[in-house]
Amino acid sequence: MITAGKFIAVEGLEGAGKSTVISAIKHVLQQAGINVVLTREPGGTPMAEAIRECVKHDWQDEKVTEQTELLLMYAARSQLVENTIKPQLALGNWVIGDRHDWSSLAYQGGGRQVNQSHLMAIRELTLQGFTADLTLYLDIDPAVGLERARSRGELDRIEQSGLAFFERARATYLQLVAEHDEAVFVDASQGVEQVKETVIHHIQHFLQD
Ligand code: T5A
Repeated sequence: MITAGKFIAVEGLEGAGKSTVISAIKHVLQQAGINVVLTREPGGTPMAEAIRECVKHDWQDEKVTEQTELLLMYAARSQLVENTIKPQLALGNWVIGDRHDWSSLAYQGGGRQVNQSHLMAIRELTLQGFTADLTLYLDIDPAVGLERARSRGELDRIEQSGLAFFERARATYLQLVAEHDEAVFVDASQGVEQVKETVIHHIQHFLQD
């Protein structure tokens, strides 16, 4: 008998296949009789979606500073966690997040190399210990992931950050997975069907726990 909602975060670099596997996870959970709510970060509420527009795009010659980028990511997260994720979990629904906190640790912390103690202070202010019950990390070589993203259209401001940026972000993700028992590593270089099969296997295992 399922009585409490759970929060599953799906993480990974651009083109890792997060959106692709999320629909498969939703299907498996619904078949188990669970109400599912999908979110994405940055975004997921009207205000957080407006922040997403701000943070993903270029502002002509105006540089988006690393501090601004970090603060906007956590501002959007605060709106989403307090207005959507926590209330949905309280109703007993499950939430699947297309990205969550680890994206900031990987992109702003690893990729942009922002000051760690500042990052941790903003994180604590925003989340106050709130974490995902399960994090699925889809691992992809950045060059492969960016090529997948590029095949869908032009790269946005963050996607143009360069390979070294994404290599650092990937290294942070790998470190986070190694440090957290509630995280699962998925090799996302495999074909779509194989990746989905692996993810579904982990979800079914999680459901049995
Ligand atoms: N960001 C976000 C931060 O810097 N800090 C933060 O705190 C947060 C929350 C968000 C941007 O913001 C940054 C990260 C991002 O730059 P986004 O659009 O939400 O942007 O995230 P993206 O990762 O850019 O989204 P993508 O759509 O590129 O990645 P997905 O969802 O992982 O990939 P998906 O499923 O859309 O697939 C991409 C393409 O690859 C194909 C798909 O068909 C699709 O065409 N594909 C595969 N091809 C071959 N084999 C597979 N296994 C495949 N899986 C998918």
